[in-house]
Amino acid sequence: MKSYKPEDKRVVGFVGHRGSGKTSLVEALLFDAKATSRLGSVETKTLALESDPEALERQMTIQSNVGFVEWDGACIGIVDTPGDANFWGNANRAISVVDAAVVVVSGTDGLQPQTVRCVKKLRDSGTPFAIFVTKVDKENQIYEDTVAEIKADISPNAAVLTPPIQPGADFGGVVSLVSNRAFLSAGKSGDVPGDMSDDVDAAREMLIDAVAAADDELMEKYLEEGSLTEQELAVGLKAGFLAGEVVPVFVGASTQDCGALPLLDFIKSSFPNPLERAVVKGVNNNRENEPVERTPGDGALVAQVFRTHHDAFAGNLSYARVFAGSIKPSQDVYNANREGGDRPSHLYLPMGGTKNGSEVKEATAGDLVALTKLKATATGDTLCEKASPGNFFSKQIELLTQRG
Ligand SMILES: Nc1nc2c(ncn2[C@@H]2O[C@H](COP(=O)(O)OP(=O)(O)OP(=O)(O)O)[C@@H](O)[C@H]2O)c(=O)[nH]1
Ligand SMILES: [Mg+2]
Repeated sequence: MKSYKPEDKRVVGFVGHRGSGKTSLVEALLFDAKATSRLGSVETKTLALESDPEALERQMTIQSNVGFVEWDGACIGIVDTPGDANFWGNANRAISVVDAAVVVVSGTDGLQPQTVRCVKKLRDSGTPFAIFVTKVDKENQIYEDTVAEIKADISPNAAVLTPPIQPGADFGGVVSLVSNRAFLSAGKSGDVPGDMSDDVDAAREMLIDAVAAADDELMEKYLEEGSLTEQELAVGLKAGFLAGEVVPVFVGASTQDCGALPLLDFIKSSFPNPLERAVVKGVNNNRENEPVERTPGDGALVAQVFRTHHDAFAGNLSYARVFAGSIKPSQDVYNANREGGDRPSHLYLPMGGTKNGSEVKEATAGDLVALTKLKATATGDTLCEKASPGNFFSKQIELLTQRG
C-alpha cells in the first residue's frame, strides 16, 4: 500500500445509538471503496471489521473496530464504535482520537438518548460531525420527522445533502446536491429523476440558508442577490462544517448499498486532515504537569492507545492514533502514564485485526495503527519519544480544531 501525506489522511469515527446502523454503513463504505469484495451484513455475521464472536452472535458492536479505505487519493481511517450505553466508555475514548465523526441516526427511530450523548461529546471536544440518516428504505421510516428533529434539537443549520427518492418500502435512492447525480441501490448511480426537482430545490434552499446563516459575508450577499454561486456554497459548507456551525445530513439505506458513495466524497473533500487539527495539547509529567503543545508536523512522537485486544493472528495488539511524529517497528518508546519504556514489534494498518490489514514500516501523524507485543501499555496510555525526556505528554490529550 502506498504511503500518504498528512493532507491526504482522514480519521473518522462512526457514532450513535445502539442499532442505528453504524456497522452496516461502515460495511457499505468499505464495499463501495473496494476495500472488501462483498457487502458484509450484521445478520449473516459477515463483517469485515468484527472478530469478536460475542459481538457477532449478539449482533452488536462491543469494542471499537478499526479499518481503512483508500478513496480518491485519500486514506480514510475508520473507527466503528459501539452504540450500547453499557459500552459508552469505548465510544467516548474513540471520539477523542478521531478528527471528525459521522453520527448515525436511525430513520425509523429518529434521535435517541445515545445520539444526543454523542453529539454533546463531539461539541465539547470541538470535533466536527456530519449526520447519516439510515434505514429510509423501511416501511416504518420517519425520515421527514427525523430531519425536523435534527434541525430542532441538534442544529438549525443542519442541511440535507442527499435527499431521498421516495423514502419507504419503494425507496428509490438518493440525489446528491453536490454532484447532481442520483445514487441508487447496489452502489449504482444515474441521472436525477425529473420528478425530484421540487425535493432537490427544497433541499438546496435548506443548504443555502444553513451556509449563509453560518457566515455574515455570505448572508449579506445572499440577502442582496438572492443566491450564492456553487463555489461560494462549497467553500461556505466546508468552512461551516469544520467550525461546527453547519451540520451536513446524508441519507441512505446501507443494507441496500445506497448512500455511502456521496459520504465518501464528502469525507475526502471536506473532513479535516490531521494538520487541520492545529494543536495537540498535553501536560509535561516531569515539570509539574506544565501544559505542552505539539503540532501534528512535529518530529517527536505522540500517540494514544484507544483499544487493546488479543488478535488470533498477531497476539497482543494495541490500537493507537498517532497525533504527532512517527513510530517504527522495534522503536523504543516511552509510556507517559506508566513512566517506563515499551517497544512494539510490528506495525499494521488494521482491517478489523491484522490478518487482512497492511503491515507498515512506519506510522505517522494521522494514522490509526495496530502495534504488536507492547508489554507495559494499556488502553488510554500515551506513547512518546524516548529521546526527549522532560518533554513527555501524559494522561490527557486534547485536540484543537483549527477554526477560521
Ligand atoms: N432496512 C435497513 N436495515 C438496516 C439499515 N442499516 C442497518 N440496518 C439493520 O439494522 C440493524 C442494526 O444495524 P447495525 O449496523 O448493527 O447497527 P449499529 O449502529 O452498528 O449497532 P450497535 O453496534 O449495536 O450500536 C441490523 O439488523 C441491520 O441489518 C438500512 O439502511 N436499512
Ligand atoms: Mg455496530
